[in-house]
Amino acid sequence: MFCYQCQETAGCTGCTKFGVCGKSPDLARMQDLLIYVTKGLSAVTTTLRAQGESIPAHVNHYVTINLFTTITNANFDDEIFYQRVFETLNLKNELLAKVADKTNLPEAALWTATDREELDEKSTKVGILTTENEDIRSLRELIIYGLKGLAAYMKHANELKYDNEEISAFMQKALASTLNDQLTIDELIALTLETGKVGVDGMALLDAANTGTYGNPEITKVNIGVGTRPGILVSGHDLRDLEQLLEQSKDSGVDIYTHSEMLPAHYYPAFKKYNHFVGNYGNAWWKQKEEFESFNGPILMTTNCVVPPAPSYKNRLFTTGAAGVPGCKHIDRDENGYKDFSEIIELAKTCQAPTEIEKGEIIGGFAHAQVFALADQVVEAVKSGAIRKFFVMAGCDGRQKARNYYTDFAKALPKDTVILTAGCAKYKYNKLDLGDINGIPRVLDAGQCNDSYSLALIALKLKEAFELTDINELPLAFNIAWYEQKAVIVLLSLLYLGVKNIHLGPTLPAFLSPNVAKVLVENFGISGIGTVEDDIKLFLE
Ligand code: FSO
Ligand code: SF4
Repeated sequence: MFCYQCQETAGCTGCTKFGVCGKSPDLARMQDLLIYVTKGLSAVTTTLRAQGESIPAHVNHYVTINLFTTITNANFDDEIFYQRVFETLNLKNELLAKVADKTNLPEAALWTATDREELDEKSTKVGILTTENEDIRSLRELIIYGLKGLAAYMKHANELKYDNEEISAFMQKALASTLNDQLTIDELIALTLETGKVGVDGMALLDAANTGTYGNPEITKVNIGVGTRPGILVSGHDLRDLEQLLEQSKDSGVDIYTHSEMLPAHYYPAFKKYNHFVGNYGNAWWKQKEEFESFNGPILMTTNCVVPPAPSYKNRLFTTGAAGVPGCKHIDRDENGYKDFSEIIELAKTCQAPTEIEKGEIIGGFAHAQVFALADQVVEAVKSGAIRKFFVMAGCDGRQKARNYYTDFAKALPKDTVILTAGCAKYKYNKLDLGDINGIPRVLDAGQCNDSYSLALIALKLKEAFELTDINELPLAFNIAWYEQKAVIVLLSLLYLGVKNIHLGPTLPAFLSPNVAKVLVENFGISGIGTVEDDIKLFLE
């Protein structure tokens, strides 16, 4: 196996024996194969579009879910990958029959198979290392990882009936382009930046879907303690899953808690009507082994960020959507999108209430509309000098000790600075008592990783308020933590929006070859992190 798509990759170079995340070599090769056949399908759809044919939405959604399923920590179930590869080949073969001229199609578009042995054999020949030139490989993977992140966001938008054929067409064109040996480095760099542009469109679509369906997030205090009734813990990012569970469980005597990236659900007005939606339990994804154990009740994983479960709670872990764990019950949607969560609710009734691991409240809900409502107050605080600088510290949390940098950094920031956050990175500092500036909390949480879009809108709004021509003239620094591929699309989107001098940690991606890293450093000023002391000095210069 060879995988280097996430920040925790072995030795900061690549997982070759077993994934640090728990991905086995067999799973890794089947994920490679799924990506390969999805590229083949995309080459066919791209050719058909050029022929003037329209592609049905279900094909677009198929590409999306395939990409999402291969995101780090999303799905550990080998069987799902066999099934998806066969289904993708069937879809592709149907569409292939409509292609008038097949001579320019790549091998991935023409290859097909009917039994598992053929899949097993092919899966060992289509991995990342088949691209020999390390710079081409680096750019291809950078694009693919960005597309995986974008696919996750599209899937959530699609669940809320928001869709965009242009985004799908671009994703498929870009995927197909990673098979094209004729593309030059410069063309691949241009495609990388275009991926960032479409990333912004995708995040805007999801923002419209979330706020259009559930209202604009508003300032909210979230309880982090526990009640006396049994609970169900909902993790991941899918708000539609949460909504269905809240609705189905409202009179059951069971409480619903959020975990990790689901925390921002509390900020949406639409979920406030549920009295049994009581709080957030635990921290970022990587602490789940202890926290799922002490939660005592069932856990629903709606997306990535699953850690292979311990036997003590495996029988209480359920997956849905792109998530999957062998041996854990997976709940599928019916053709109308309905998911029957009754088994989870019934199981919860037989469980003990969660064991308390902390007490108190955290505050969040600072997405764009809420911050715009406070814009005068914020602008005034900057003009008066009460706020010296904003630090965008969005992104991810993870298990490496080096990430304590972000807690130390937050603690060491001067009291006239404000942190803008989104994603699970927030758990490194959202429970510290960092105080406020004239009533504005010093940590403003916009929401999930996709809500980094809100942070970009806030930056653009500040630029307007201060009548600046360049976002980089704002008193705003970017110190971002990354872990998996959604953070890649967020990064590419920020680059597309013209943000310079982003600091990225705790380590730079292993998939950036020295030459590609050099392009990012020279054109965008991207850098890694240093010591807290040096970095704060640098940022405040
Ligand atoms: Fe991932 Fe990061 Fe949002 Fe976390 S980008 S790791 S659990 O912020 O979640 O999907
Ligand atoms: Fe390794 Fe990350 Fe790939 Fe898992 S997803 S195999 S940890 S690089």
